Amino acid sequence: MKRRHFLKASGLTGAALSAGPSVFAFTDFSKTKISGKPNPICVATWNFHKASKKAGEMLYEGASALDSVEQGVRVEEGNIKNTTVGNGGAPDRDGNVTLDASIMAPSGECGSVVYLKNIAHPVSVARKVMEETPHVMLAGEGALQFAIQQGFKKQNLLTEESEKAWKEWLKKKEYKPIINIENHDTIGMLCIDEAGDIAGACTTSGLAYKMNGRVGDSPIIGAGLYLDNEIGGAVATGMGEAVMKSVGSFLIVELMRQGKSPQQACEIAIKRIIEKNSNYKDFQVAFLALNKEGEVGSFCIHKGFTYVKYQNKENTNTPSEYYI
Ligand code: SD4
Repeated sequence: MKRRHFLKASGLTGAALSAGPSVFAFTDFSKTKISGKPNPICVATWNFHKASKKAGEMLYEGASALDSVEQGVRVEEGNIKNTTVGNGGAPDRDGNVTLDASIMAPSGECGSVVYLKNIAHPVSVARKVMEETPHVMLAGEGALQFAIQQGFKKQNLLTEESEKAWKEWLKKKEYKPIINIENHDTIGMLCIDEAGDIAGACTTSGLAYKMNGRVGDSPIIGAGLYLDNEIGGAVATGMGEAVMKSVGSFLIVELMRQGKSPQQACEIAIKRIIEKNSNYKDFQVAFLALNKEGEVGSFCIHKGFTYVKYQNKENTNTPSEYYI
């Protein structure tokens, strides 16, 4: 609509126009305010039930959503059997374990680290970036230097097993993303606490045998993680490049703002990726969303993705709906 027509249609006169900036107030597209709040709830990608239990129990003891997501995902960061997150994560093709993580608070504040080496809990470094610096993201050497200044201890994250698997990979050096790697992957988590506030975190060692320097979606606010305390949140796992190109988590939150359910929003985001990537059959992407009413949705390209939910002191693992 041309500006003149808009003014006419909205009944604004010259007198009103000169009355001051209030006549230019934005149209209110916000979702109807959510009534009531759900019981505390934690959802996380894959069947990371120990992580969701940790966060869920904290929520029911009265912890904040922010503390709960941080402590929840730390469970997997510290699990050396998990070769996709934190300590024990698969290295890049040159043998470096480089970690990416992000965290977002109900206030909209957020922090992230990318290409962080030798620190087992990148999510906690991301939280320090959020709370102790004027920045959102720190990378590589600078992120490591900051972590050490904050008291984090350097350690070798390449376990014997991961090194063995990497050396095996070196024989062929075939780079092929593995769909549903060992049935688990990046951990993305969203929690709503007793006050009804939502927080989220996402942490990963990224794609196994990636190029040195490659960073995925998990530490990119809007891609691997996004939330708005008025609406809800979303997290992603799978092929980070496809998630980044669609700014998937942001898209989902904005769709929920427009009134879509978490399930509908996740389906639209996956549809977008399928439409824009003709090779979509070759990789997995999964989204998980939670709105402020406690409704959960998830959708993925390939069968196999599951998510875990902790609510009312019970952990449940649910297979996601899928496209293929
Ligand atoms: C990444 N999304 O770095 C992350 C890791 C992952 O399958 O989920 N890989 O792209």
